[in-house]
Amino acid sequence: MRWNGAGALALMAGLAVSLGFAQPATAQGSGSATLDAAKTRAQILCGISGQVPGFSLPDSQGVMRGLDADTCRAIAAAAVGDATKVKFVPTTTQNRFTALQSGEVDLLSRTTTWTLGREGNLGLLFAWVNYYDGTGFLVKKSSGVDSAKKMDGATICVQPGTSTELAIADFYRVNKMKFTPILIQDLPELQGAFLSGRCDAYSTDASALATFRFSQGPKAADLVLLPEIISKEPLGVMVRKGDDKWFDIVRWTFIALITAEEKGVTAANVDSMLTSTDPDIRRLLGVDGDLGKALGLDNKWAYNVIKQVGNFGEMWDRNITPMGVPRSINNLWTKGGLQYAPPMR
Ligand SMILES: N[C@@H](CCC(=O)N[C@@H](CS)C(=O)NCC(=O)O)C(=O)O
Repeated sequence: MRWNGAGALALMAGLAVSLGFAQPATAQGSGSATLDAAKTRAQILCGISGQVPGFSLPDSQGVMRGLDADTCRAIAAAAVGDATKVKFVPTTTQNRFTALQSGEVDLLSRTTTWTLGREGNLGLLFAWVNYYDGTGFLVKKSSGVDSAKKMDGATICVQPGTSTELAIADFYRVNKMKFTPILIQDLPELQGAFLSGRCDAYSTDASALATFRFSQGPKAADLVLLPEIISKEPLGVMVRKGDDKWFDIVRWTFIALITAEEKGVTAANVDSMLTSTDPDIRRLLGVDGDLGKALGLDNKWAYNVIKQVGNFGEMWDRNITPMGVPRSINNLWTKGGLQYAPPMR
């Protein structure tokens, strides 16, 4: 075989795709190397935790369930047309960013707080917030503690590599109190340490504390979520910098989920909505206009997402509502919450 430059390039691109690394987009491609690679393998690689009820946790059949898992499914429906084409890649609080930087995953959907440091230093970008959260504390009811301000000298179980660590340190400094962090990476081990009394409190995002408490069944009554929420933790979906088209796809898929909720388009009624006269709905579903094409996708991208995964409210009701967590600031802006979809036009 004669060696030629084009062949060598194709070979290198193929190798890069098969290894899953990001590479520059080819002229024939969609303009997104990540999308091209996902299409070639007919699957997206989605970094999740896999251990947090309500966010990502396998059910008794081994199917990954949760808001983060459904976020991955929505991106798969948009990118490759099929919500089932997701490889869920478990990541830890410590290795999650390396997994994304190295190309082991196409996106991170993993209770990760959007901060300047992470966006500025790591070569990564937050595409959207799927849960507005804050750091909280869980204690044993038997401790009698009813406020974080009464926890001077406490030992606190926390996962390393989290924004929780910094939030607690700030809170204690501001309140002129002392605490001892007990850093444990493995979540079940950390939760076990808390339940067995090795630490006075377990601290992380309040959502995860609430869903953990709920997962304790009748024993939930022995645990108390303290009233203080000591930091802002907007949990976002992350991609690598440098593939703007992929960033657009991830961001606008989320905006499509919010828009669908705003407009009352659901998995059940999306087919009948195809004949809606509402111009926003017609553009959303690809009946009019070329919004999909602008993203390098089929114009039915958002239809596929809504048909297969539902709108954001449906994702919430399926995963978070059963855990007894109210929608509050995570509601649509029209209902007093923070989720506001920029116009899809
Ligand atoms: N949002 C914080 C905390 C993230 C975090 O600790 N998440 C926990 C609970 S929400 C988690 O995913 N634990 C499961 C695991 O480590 O697999 C951050 O981005 O640092």
